[in-house]
Amino acid sequence: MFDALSDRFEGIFKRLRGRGRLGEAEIDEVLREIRVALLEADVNVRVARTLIGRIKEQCLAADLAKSLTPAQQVIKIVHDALVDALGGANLKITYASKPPTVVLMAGLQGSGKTTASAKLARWFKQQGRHPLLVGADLQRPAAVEQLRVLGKQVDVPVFSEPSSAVDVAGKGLDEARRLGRDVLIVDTAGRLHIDAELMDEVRRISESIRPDYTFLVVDAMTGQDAVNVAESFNETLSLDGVILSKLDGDARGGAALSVKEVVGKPIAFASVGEKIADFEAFHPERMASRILGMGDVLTLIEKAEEAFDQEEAEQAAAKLAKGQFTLEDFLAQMQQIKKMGPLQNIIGMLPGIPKELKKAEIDDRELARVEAIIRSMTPQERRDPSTINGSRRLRIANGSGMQTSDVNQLLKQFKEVSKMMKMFGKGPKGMRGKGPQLPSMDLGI
Ligand SMILES: Nc1nc2c(ncn2[C@@H]2O[C@H](COP(=O)(O)OP(=O)(O)OP(=O)(O)O)[C@@H](O)[C@H]2O)c(=O)[nH]1
Ligand SMILES: [Mg+2]
Repeated sequence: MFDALSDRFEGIFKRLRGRGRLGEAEIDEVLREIRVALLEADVNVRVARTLIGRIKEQCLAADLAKSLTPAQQVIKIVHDALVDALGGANLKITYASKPPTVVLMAGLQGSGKTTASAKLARWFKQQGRHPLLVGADLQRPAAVEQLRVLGKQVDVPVFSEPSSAVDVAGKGLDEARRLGRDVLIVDTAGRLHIDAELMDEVRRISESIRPDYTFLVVDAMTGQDAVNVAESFNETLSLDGVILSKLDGDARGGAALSVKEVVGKPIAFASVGEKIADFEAFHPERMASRILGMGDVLTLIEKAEEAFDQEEAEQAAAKLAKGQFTLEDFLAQMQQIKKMGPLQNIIGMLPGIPKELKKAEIDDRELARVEAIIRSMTPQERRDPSTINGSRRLRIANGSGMQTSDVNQLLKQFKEVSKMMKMFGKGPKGMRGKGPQLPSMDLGI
């Protein structure tokens, strides 16, 4: 996510750290570099200018010439400016006093509206709400079916019927009231461009259901073009916020950094992958930290808490402490980690991870390979890998479509980890007294 921009900042700050005091000329040079970084990330020119202006003002006010730690101060100033540009605080949903709370989803074709509708429904469920999804995209024949499939995945009912989009939305609202659903999410048809006819349709839907929240779904990959789109939609619909989709791709950051400043509407949610769980409330503060390579530990912890079964994790921790951790437990833990989403995303959130590692192709298939090997073992072998002799290794390799050397490598790694864990279990008093860390925090990375 925003890798190129992160790299740029990393380079700028690295050079800055190597310097002593900063005079005005040096500050100007740093500001020039930051400006180039922003423009290269496709940040809107106006926004970049405002940002640089703000950063300069703060730098001058901070009297960096006298500072002994100018680099840290500049980083803090840039961080705060990015937080501001990204919208300041995160959007808090206020629920309608008379349910349902109505949410209208709008956006260009293929921006990710239908996917985001389902993800948002799941998010509301996690907040203890009972959403109803409405398929009001009657333009594309398969659109309603797509929503139904996604609805099933998140276990949220979907309402639609083959009439007009405006009617479907209105009836969906009645249906939500009848069924006692407290959140209504209306997915609408996409438009290739700002097209008068479809724009008119979504405006009429909006007038009919009077949404509490109108979200524009914006593909983060479209850069600052997204801002023009957002401006037009905002004129017609009066947006409450933006949902940035496809942040997992190599988006440069222009859309994220420009939209609030230009349109005046915050980014409410971010969609960061194709899986339903790859969706999060947008926190400007965390995003700014991520961009500046300071990691995003809070989001990581939330993801871990969401994915990890607490009881299972505690059991595994107890087994680890006793040195009874088996390949079966290992497999179960791996599956929990997989629930957190692509490894690359997880690593991206960790602070202080060297750039090379972030860049390295983290191959989720590696996990799949390990899983295949363990699954080809008998339960007895998983519990006691020492029984796995040469011919069994060959059988496991054949069964999982791997080489014997892959099986050997996995067994060797597992043996080393077990040995280490046993040492912890029997270790000096201080170590044992504290007990093992919950595996949810111990990702082994
Ligand atoms: N990688 C990635 N893909 C996404 C994300 N969100 C959506 N997609 C993909 O983008 C494509 C379009 O998503 P849809 O949700 O169908 O978009 P839409 O806006 O409803 O499209 P229309 O209804 O045709 O206007 C699908 O293939 C999705 O799987 C995301 O956050 N990351
Ligand atoms: Mg759609």
